[in-house]
Amino acid sequence: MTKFSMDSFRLDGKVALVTGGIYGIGFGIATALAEAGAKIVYNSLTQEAVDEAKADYEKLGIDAKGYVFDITDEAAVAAAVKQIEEEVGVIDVLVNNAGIIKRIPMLEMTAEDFRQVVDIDLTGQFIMAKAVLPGMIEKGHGKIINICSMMSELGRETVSAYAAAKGGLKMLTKNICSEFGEHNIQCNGIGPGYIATPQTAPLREDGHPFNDFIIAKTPAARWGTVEDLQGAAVFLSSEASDFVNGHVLYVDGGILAYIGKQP
Ligand code: NAP
Ligand code: GCO
Repeated sequence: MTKFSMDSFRLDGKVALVTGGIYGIGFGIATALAEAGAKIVYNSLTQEAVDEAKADYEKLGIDAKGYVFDITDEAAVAAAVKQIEEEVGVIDVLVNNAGIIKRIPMLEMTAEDFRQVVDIDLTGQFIMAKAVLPGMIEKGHGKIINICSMMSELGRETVSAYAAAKGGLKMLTKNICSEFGEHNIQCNGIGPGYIATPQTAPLREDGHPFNDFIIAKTPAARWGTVEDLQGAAVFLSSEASDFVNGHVLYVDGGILAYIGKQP
């Protein structure tokens, strides 16, 4: 038996692509992977957003490289991955973070609304994984981390499309594990609880009933922060998790285990 080393959590020499890594959970995860030694690559939909994020990374001493592409555009994704492989290197770690949510009562949600959420939150993740897998197979290793959700396990009013997509993303995670595990590629999910980011800002506005609801539903009795997700992201990106595959690691303060505090 070899002596355990904390170096198994290091990412030195690795190229990590974090989609939508310009703020929120993606930016938080990217900064942690950088601290573990990874070279950070990220994308957004506009050059302006990419440039703004680059300055934010630089403030933290991180020389991240940004690219402009939409994860739902298969041709643009293929071209971007080719450019990244030429300019930075083959992608060792893909964090499928980019995503949207629409909070609309199902009877008021149009099929177009539903399709847009599923296209970004599920099909876009498939497109990204399909683009990076050939390079990972050739290298003989790879890590794909899909950012799932409480809605990979639970439903709630107004988020039918998002829950359907995130439930599908949990199963896509298991399928990538199944199809590529023999190539030493691990695909796992992170299932954040309710995290304080721009995406949940509307739910945390002063006096919003949802704010108190989540506090009562969370054993930790608080909203999560992007920092709460960083350790799980480094673990699932590193060799320390080489025998963890097809798993969704819920980082939720205990919500999924808890019936909720009695009013
Ligand atoms: P966020 O603040 O809304 O950030 C989402 C990011 O994805 C933004 O940078 C956004 O870019 C980008 N994006 C959206 N559509 C894209 C596309 N088609 N191509 C490229 N980039 C795209 O969300 P967040 O709270 O950080 O959440 C990040 C991920 O975690 C999402 O998948 C979300 O579903 C998931 N999640 C969030 C929570 C939570 O409580 N916050 C909990 C569980 C899971 P723009 O700024 O240009 O729109
Ligand atoms: C919502 C929230 C959640 C979080 C997250 C929980 O409206 O219910 O936005 O969906 O984004 O997915 O894990």
